[in-house]
Amino acid sequence: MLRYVTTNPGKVREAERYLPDGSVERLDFDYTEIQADELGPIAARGAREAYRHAGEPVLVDDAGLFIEGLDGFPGPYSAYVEETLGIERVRDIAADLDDRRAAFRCTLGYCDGDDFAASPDPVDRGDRGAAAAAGPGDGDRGGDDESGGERVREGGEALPVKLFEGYVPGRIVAPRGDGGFGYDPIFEHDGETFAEMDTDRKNAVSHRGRALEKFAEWYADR
Ligand code: ITT
Ligand code: NA
Repeated sequence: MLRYVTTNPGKVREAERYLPDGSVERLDFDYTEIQADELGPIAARGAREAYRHAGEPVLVDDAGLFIEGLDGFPGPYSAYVEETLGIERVRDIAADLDDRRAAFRCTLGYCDGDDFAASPDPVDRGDRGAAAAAGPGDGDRGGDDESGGERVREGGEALPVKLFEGYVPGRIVAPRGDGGFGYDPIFEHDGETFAEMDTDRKNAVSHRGRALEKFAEWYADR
């Protein structure tokens, strides 16, 4: 059984569409989120901690909203900023900016104790597609950027994590819609906010959908 590790039920609703029925169950575990300016290291550390805690395969999901005119803020601090300022005030701050473009990013971290580097088709090559380098607003199309599983030694123990990344460009607008969760009402993509889309429509374009698509493909033939 694969455990989707999150305190956020909204994430699991979206993830379920990508994984075979009955193959995944939510694990409500609040892993330590280290301070970092990228999501990758946060997801990797989280996946290791969650795997040690659960003792079975885990997938952690670290996401954030990166506002161009604020140099990527709140980014990895998105959960803290949502709790403290709230999305209306984030929107107010963005309303004063010349550049209201933004992107959602999602990094999934998978850990099952296996060494992916030993597989016949080495997946820990560590390359990142052009989409990974492109910032928010680079093109209208959402991207998917899969980075290789990284192998970091902690205390002499290697616990490999495979990372899958996705992003979607958009812009910050006044809140509209009541679907989704988090920043969805103030994030517009292609004329609609994420809160105005149903789950399937959001999944088809979203950061999480792009990352899950990559994960599901890899997971099915690993
Ligand atoms: P877990 O860490 O337990 O999975 P979380 O909600 O704290 O749950 P993050 O640490 O990834 O999730 O924080 C990301 C923040 O961005 C948080 O405020 C979320 O509500 C928000 N967020 C993440 N994905 C989102 C999405 O698809 N749409 C809108 N907001 C999103
Ligand atoms: Na969190």
